[in-house]
Amino acid sequence: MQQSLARQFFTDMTLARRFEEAAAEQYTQGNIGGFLHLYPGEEAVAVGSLHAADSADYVVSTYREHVHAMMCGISAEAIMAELFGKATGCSKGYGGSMHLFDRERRFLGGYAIVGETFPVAIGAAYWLRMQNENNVVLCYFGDGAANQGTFHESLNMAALWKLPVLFICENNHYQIGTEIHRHSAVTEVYRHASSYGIDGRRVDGMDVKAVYDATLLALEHVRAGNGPYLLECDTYRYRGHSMADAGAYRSMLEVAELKARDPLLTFRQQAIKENWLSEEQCNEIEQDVDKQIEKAIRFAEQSPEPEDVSQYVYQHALDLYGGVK
Ligand SMILES: Cc1ncc(C[n+]2csc(CCOP(=O)(O)OP(=O)(O)O)c2C)c(N)n1
Ligand SMILES: [Mg+2]
Repeated sequence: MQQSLARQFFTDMTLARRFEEAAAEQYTQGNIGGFLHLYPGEEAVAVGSLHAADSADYVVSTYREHVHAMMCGISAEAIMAELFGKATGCSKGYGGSMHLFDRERRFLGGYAIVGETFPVAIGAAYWLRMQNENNVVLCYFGDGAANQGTFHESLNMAALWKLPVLFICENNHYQIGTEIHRHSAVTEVYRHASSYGIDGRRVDGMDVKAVYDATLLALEHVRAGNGPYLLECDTYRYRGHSMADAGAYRSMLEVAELKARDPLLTFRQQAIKENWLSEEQCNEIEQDVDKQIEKAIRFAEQSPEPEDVSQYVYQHALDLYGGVK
């Protein structure tokens, strides 16, 4: 592997891990309200796939989307400030953790409703088609979302109209506390692709290089005008579903087994062994990332609250309906 690519993978996975751990700490201190769904364990998926994408591609994600947003170029400051509900956040403090958005960076959200991402992604892809653009929409979703009607309807329409969408399943084996074999008749999500006549495959989602390579191939397939593709990344989340979940439904042994395959730590070891990065370089990167995160927290703390909470949301409802009774 090229040293520059190894460096990017390690830097971004470290940033992803440490940003999320810092967010958890800020949540317990009462600085972040609402729900908070974190990504540790799944970093190789967003980092590997979005390094393979073009900056002109579009991204739609779920409520577990901080890292996808970061990989689209939204700064750690703007994301942390959004989690704090501050006016300097990427959604001006109105969205919070589940509703990050940045049109300029082609990050089309953060959606709280399971299965909501699919229609948004195919709508954006249809628009791209109308513009004759050769870009792709990367649509991220969880294993639980594959049981929603919108998944099947959207796969059908995307296939029928040969829309440029890369559906990426982050199969972490759980829909909140329900393990995949108890919530889905089909436990290998990529197999759904064949029902709609599209190509799909499963990849080790704990291996950043494997995700990167699989995404490059999938994007090539979609950009060549073959229509959508379904890439399933086999992964695991180390924390609970959200900060409100203690994760009592899975054994400590299971979590420990999956932690032995930690995508960040195994990549660090591999990078040193293969001479892509030295131990010192890894330490330096980690120190730089810590500084970046401290800066993001200071920025969020010192940023102002939105001036008028009725702006965009409430006022719009008033305009539409002439007042709230
Ligand atoms: C339509 C809908 N039903 C139920 C919920 C409650 N809910 C929030 S997250 C979730 C689990 C989704 O699991 P999965 O798609 O595997 O994503 P993960 O959280 O594992 O990343 C559920 C049922 C919701 N947000 N939307
Ligand atoms: Mg899941």
